[in-house]
Amino acid sequence: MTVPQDAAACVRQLREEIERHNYLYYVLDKPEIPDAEYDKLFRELERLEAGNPLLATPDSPTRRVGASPLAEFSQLTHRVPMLSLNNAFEEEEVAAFDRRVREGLGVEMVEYAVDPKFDGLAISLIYENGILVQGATRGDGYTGEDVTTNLRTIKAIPLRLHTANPPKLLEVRGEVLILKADFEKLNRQQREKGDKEFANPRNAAAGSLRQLDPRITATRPLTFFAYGLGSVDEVDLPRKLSAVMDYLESLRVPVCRERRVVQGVDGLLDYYRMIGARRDGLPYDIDGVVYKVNNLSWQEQLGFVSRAPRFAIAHKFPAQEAMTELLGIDVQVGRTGTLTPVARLKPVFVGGVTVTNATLHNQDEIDRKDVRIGDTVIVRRAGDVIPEVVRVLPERRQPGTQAYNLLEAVRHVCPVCGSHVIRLPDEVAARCSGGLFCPAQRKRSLLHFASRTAMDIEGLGDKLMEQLVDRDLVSTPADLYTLGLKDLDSLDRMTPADLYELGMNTLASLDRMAEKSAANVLDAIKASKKTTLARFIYALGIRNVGEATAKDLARHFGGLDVLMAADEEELQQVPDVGPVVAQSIVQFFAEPHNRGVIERLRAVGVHWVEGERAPRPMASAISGKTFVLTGTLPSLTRDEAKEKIEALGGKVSGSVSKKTDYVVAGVEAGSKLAKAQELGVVVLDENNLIELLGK
Ligand code: 9MJ
Repeated sequence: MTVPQDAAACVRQLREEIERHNYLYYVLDKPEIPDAEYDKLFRELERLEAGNPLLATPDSPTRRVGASPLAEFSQLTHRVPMLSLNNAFEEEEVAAFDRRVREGLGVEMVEYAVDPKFDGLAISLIYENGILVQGATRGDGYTGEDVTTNLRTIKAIPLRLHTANPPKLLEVRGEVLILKADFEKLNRQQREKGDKEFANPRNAAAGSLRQLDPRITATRPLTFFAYGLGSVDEVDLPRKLSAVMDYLESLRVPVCRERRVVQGVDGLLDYYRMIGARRDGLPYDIDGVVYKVNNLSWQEQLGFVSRAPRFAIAHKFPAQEAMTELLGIDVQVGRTGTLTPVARLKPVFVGGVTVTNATLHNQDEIDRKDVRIGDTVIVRRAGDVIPEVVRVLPERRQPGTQAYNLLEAVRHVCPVCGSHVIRLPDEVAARCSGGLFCPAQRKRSLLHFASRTAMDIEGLGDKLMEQLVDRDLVSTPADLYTLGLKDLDSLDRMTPADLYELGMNTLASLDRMAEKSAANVLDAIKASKKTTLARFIYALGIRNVGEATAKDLARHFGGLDVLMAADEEELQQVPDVGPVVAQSIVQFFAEPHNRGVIERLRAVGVHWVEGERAPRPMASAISGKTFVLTGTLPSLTRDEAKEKIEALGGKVSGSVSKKTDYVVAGVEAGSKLAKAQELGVVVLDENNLIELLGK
């Protein structure tokens, strides 16, 4: 069989084009073309390959997902062992490391290549003549598992190195991980599907890489960052690690943007502090930083001691996990009635604070981890997330402990209000059926209503709400605006001054409430009456409606009455609203009690500006894309352009950021255009825009 010359050339060109767009999208996070355009290229390549099977080589971007599941992974031996790093926790240990390095080399000052220490899974990628032929887990450092078919599905990993002159052999080493934002999204999807959520990005990445069916791995948002090399053959490598990393970057192997070159121990510690300060804002989880002697000849000279390099060290952030004892299990009731088992712990210092409570999530998690009262447990506290019990140390379990059952522990009734507890067959959570009759649910819904991103009532915190609810002063959010008023019918006869005085007297009767703070709270409540539709929707506390969904709903419907009248089908026209969310919304507004509270909130003066109902966006090439308009367009006004973009499901934003997909620039476009160019955002003129909208 022969292949037409022009088909071969077309295939080559298409692959290069697709690989470049993969790199722009998955590695640089700067796509140049809309998804629809990318899909077109991809389909064209598939069509050509189907017509010319000889051209369908394994390195083609169309061949990332293998056909069938494996029975098991095979073991393989690493050509160069993948050894682990020694750890340092204190600055003195870092100084000692630098001293040993300097003394070992007989030099005054050492240059280091430094990077964040990813909390993912170490893997090795073997490229022969530029083609990815094998990928393996680290395993015990000497033998690992062959996970080639899974690694091939990770779009950030090139199937072919971007060079005309590939080395005979190049082994790239790095970490597979899931970015924090992708992890949140993955768990949201798991929740929507009723599947189990993952505990953290690292577990999710590990579980995804260990799938025997690569089609499952392909659906997981795995990514990759290289941090070094293993075995190499027939390649003239630079003599510095930092330059090797630049070389990998030129081959379009993902390398981390936060890598630096620093001098001496001061440089190391400055880097540690800089990354530590930025840790929570980084897109991925890290557990420290890694220091490596930059000069590769010096690395060889220093060599290894007992399975770890002498030329490198990991400087870890304070432990986020600690061991302690589980003294008991309390049950807390959340805003929507969810019963959450909470571990009462022997106080332990972890992640920089003393922890006495940690969440156990739900019964399924307790069963999975087999957590029992009296156990020795590992507690984890990362960033500002709620501490959790990660696992039990079974070898330390005392005889006579019993499996914990939440429903039995509470005798099937809510520990706060005594209502029945139900566990629906398709839900992991047990729930108090008391609704807003339950003071715990009432307190939490009210706190949610008042929270910063909802109605933003400053000063209305835990302690105050506790008293207001326990003394029956407040039972619905509307009561906050008429504090102290017993008889609602008398509202019409009250002046604002009367209401204020009543509010002051009510607050003054509470514990620890000075006049000044009472006045502040009342002012904050009053100020919150002027709000936005999105905040108001979010504040209502509808199940499954978070801040982003509330904004989408407000934008789509424009007004509360239209939203309240919408059926499930109409609701699902809103981006990201699926059947589960739509059902929650319909159920919420069908409840007479909820309608009554909304009516009263409006009656006491809570208001917002209602917008036009946005026309239902059509699925299009620009659905979900963000545009920024700048300068004067030749024929369309700003508003007309905005209307057209939004009608097709695009969004128009006021400022240019990494998230911007397109900047539409007219005459006298200024700083926004410059910013777009700086960030590599695609810039369109009016004709390009009209063309794109026409698609
Ligand atoms: C991680 N985990 O990010 C190394 N690592 O180097 C970095 N791990 C490493 N380097 C040699 N950045 C062995 C392990």
